[in-house]
Amino acid sequence: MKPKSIILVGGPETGKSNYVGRLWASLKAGNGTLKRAGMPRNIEYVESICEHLLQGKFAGRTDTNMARQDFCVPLTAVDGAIPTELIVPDFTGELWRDAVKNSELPQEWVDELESADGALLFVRAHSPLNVQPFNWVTSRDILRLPIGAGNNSTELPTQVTLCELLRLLQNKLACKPNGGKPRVAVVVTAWDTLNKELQAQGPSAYLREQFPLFAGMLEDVEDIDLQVYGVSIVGGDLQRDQAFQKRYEGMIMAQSGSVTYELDAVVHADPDVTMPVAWVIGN
Ligand SMILES: Nc1nc2c(ncn2[C@@H]2O[C@H](COP(=O)(O)OP(=O)(O)OP(=O)(O)O)[C@@H](O)[C@H]2O)c(=O)[nH]1
Ligand SMILES: [Mg+2]
Repeated sequence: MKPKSIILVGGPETGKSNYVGRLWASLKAGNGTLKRAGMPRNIEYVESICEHLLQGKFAGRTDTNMARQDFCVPLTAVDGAIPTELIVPDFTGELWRDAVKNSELPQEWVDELESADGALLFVRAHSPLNVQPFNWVTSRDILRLPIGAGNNSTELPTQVTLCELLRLLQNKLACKPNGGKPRVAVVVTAWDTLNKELQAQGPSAYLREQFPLFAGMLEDVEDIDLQVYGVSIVGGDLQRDQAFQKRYEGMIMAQSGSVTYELDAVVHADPDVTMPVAWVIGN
C-alpha cells in the first residue's frame, strides 16, 4: 500500500513544526479522527517538539541548516479505507519563501509535490513576518520622502506569496488515485491570537479581511479542493499571554487546542487538531 504523503507549505514561522508536534500528541493520545497503528519513525524529532509544548513553550523555529525531518507514522483505517502510513516532511519555511522569490524549487521538492496526496498551506495570524501590501493612498507622506528614507522593503506582500504557493500546488499536485481533485487545507495558525469577534466570523472571513487577493483566488480555484481551517495548537498564546500560561499549567496538552472550520456557511470549533490532515488524505 502506497503511503499517504502530505506536504507542509508555508513561509518562515508560520507554525508548521509546532503543528506536526501537536498532531503527534493527538495521535499518541488517540483522541482524534486520525488514529495511529504504531510508533513513528524519527520519533525524536516530534517528541522534542512535544517536550517544549509539555513544558509550556512553543518549539523554536526549524534550523535552516538542518536536514529535512520526515514524520512517518502508520495509521489505522478510517471509514473503511485501507490502513496506510502517513508521511509529513518538515523543512524550514525559507524553502517556500525562496521558491516564490526566485521562482525556483529544488527538484527534490518538486518530486515530493508531484507524488504527494495533498498539502497544508500555512499562514500565521499576527505573525511579525506578515507583509501587508503598500497602500498608495494612505502612504502619501512616505512617498514624499527622498528615495531610501521610507519603507523600501523588498519583501513580497504575504498575500502575493500565498497566491504563488497555491499556484505552485495547482501546477504540481496530482489527482487522487480515485480521480478526485487534490486537496489543500489552508491553515490559519495562532487562531487564538484573534479576538472573539474575529474568531466567530471564521477563517474565510479572516482571510478576506487580511489577505483579500488570496481570499479571492481561493474562491476562483477549480482544479483543487480547498478547505480553510483556523488552528490553535494549545488554545492560547504560550509566548505572550501570561494569564493563559497560568491556566495551561492545569491543562492536558493533548486535549488542548482547537480547529475552527466552516460547514454550510456556519462556523464550528472542534478540539480535534488532526482534522485538516484527515480531510486532506480522505476520499
Ligand atoms: N499563539 C500561537 N502561536 C503559535 C501557534 N502555533 C505556532 N505559533 C507561533 O508561531 C511560531 C513559529 O512556529 P513554528 O512551528 O516554528 O513555525 P514553522 O513554520 O515551523 O517555522 P520555520 O521552521 O521557520 O519554517 C511559534 O514559535 C509560535 O510563536 C498557536 O497555535 N498559537
Ligand atoms: Mg519549522
